[in-house]
Amino acid sequence: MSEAPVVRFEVEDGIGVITVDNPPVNALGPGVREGIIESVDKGNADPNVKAMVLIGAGRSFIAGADIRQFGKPRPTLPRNSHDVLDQSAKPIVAAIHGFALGGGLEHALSSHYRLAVPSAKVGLPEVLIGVLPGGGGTQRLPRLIGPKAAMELIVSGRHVPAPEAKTLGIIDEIVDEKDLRGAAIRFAKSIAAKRPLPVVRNRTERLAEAKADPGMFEAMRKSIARRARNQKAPYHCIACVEAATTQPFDDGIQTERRLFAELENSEEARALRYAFFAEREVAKIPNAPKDLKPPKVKTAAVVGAGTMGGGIAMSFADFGIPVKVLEVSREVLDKGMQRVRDNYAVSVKRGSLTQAEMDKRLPLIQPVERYEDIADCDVVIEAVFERVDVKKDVFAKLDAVMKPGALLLTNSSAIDTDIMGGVTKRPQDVAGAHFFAPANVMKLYEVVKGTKTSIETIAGAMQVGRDIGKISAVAGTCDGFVANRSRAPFTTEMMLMLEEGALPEQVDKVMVDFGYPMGPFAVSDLSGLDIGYDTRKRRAAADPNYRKLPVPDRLVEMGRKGQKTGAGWYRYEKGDRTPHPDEVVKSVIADVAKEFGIPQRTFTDEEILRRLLLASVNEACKILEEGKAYRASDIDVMWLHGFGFPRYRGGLMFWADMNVGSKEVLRQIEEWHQRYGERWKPSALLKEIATAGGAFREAKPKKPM
Ligand code: T1G
Repeated sequence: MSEAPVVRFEVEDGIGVITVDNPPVNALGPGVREGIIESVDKGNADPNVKAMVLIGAGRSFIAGADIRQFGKPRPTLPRNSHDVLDQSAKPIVAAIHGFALGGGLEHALSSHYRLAVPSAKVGLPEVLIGVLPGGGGTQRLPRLIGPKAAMELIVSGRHVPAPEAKTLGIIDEIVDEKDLRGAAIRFAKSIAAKRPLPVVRNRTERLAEAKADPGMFEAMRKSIARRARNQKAPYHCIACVEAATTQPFDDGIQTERRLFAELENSEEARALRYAFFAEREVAKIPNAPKDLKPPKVKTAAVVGAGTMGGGIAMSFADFGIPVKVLEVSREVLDKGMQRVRDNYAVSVKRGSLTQAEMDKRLPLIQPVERYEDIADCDVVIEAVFERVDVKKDVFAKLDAVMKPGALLLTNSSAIDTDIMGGVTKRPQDVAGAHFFAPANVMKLYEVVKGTKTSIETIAGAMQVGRDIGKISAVAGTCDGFVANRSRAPFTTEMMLMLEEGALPEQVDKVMVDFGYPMGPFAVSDLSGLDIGYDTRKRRAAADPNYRKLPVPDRLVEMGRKGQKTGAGWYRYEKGDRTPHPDEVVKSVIADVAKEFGIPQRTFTDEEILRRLLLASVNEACKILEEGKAYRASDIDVMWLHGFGFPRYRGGLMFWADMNVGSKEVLRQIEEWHQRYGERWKPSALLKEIATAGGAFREAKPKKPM
């Protein structure tokens, strides 16, 4: 049975309708460009056809080139679909709903007119996957909206809502949401006889902007210097737009093609493509029944109005979901609500939120004092003190009042989910919903599966995360779950390298050069050294063999808790967050090394990078060995959205594969196992992958979760 064509051509009322039907997002996969070319030929050859409409079937217009085809050999078509569209004898109207992105928008720009429904989004986000618009977008968009606006869109890769796209001049008309096809056919008929056709490639009037402001390209390069260090794609995007203002169209297209080819198989592009698909995979529960469709959450509750509780409540309100905040003491409740108001006020002051938005969100957060008041909520997230007895008490009360089928979730970052499930008669409805601080900002949301947690509850908890704009990733219950557990060896090594002679500023420089927004010691100063201090004290009390970390402990005992005390790993000038290396820290390190007889030595930047990241690669393999994660790429998604791992490096496991290679990773870890002992014992799975010359990013769990 032959496959349905991915492009259909029908004539309706003298208008040729070209429908791209290639689910799920009408990507320009095999046959799509060919189908568009054939259809335009048919339309131009058919005397009954006065004009044509290009439209997408299903939920979207064309969402771009098929990213899965990148890096693979692709047939070069004898004719280019963009040229066929803009050189068509009869007008072509692009009718946009859902997304017109990348090659999708480029086909619309090659058409003569563009209509969109209000909810549509358009953009050229190629830079987000490490390439650039390679279908003429860098040459046509500047001609349509001017080089400055075009450059901003192409370098940011942002999705532009249709009303703004109309204002910019990308969209000619906004049409009725419910009747795009009808409106497009009527529009096509209304312009069918109009000549000359408005061919974007022939428009040059907006390019004059560059003459008036020749410094715009250099200014853009400067403005992205910090965030785009180590990257090529954003700079190639700028170069292409600049070429549009200095070269004839066809020469500009050649420049675009040449720079695109340079990027397609770059490590940056492969890493960003990997991250794109890893973020889609992380949402899938292996072997989940096809009909497992979790209900959308309409009402939520949070128990605990502390910093995390308040941030979680804001996350729901930010997405328009009413949320009740339960606190037993009025005083703590009022304090918590005031903190929420203050946080919103800071965002308004910074301009990242409007007063109107704040006024819309605040009423959605309702403070309550009785458990009965939250009984009807679809989901409740407990965010009280990290103490087992307190958590057990809360879950016993929730079990007593919450309606059947409600999701009972805990925001604990360390306590075994089974402990909370164990005090209820419905452990299958209990799971972890681990937010990262600040809860209303950080995208990562770890759903922790207890041994009795049902797949419906996991799916429901993941849906909650998506409903509040988070990246939901599943972890099996274990010490530190997956994200923090995989990160813990990184922290241990950063502390132990200090004892051997490395300095915070050297370690931080290595990680910032690597691409992190801030170094780990500067981050520690921001979040406060006392958090780690309390955790270490608890661990040392529980385990006499626990390896104490005298350097950070002494700093805290000296009152150096970080930025909040003006000193931590660095010292800070009053009212200034710039970290300054501090001799005091150097002397504490030297004292500890002397006291514990630890020989001092120098470190290469490469050794520092490997010590930090390979320690976590080893732990990530142990996590997969125990079946505490569904796939290795989930761990990479957690590092991208939980720990600021540079996206153009793909993630922890991807980086290890691409930059070290599994065999060398094993060799290095075995060398450190010899030198440093048990903590560097290679995981069995890591050994297995390395011996087979395999890839960590493709590693699968050794046990079901
Ligand atoms: N290619 C291949 N698969 C794609 C795809 C694409 N462009 N876009 C989405 N998918 C798959 C995705 O993997 C998932 O699959 C399913 O569709 C639903 O996606 C020449 C060089 C459109 C905003 O960068 O941003 O054009 O997991 O879960 O949240 O200049 O998908 O179900 O098997 O993300 O509603 C430029 C990428 C390409 C857009 C929808 N285009 N896509 O978001 O659904 S480069 C892009 C998105 C290019 C030209 C160049 C989003 C979306 P599965 P989803 P969503």
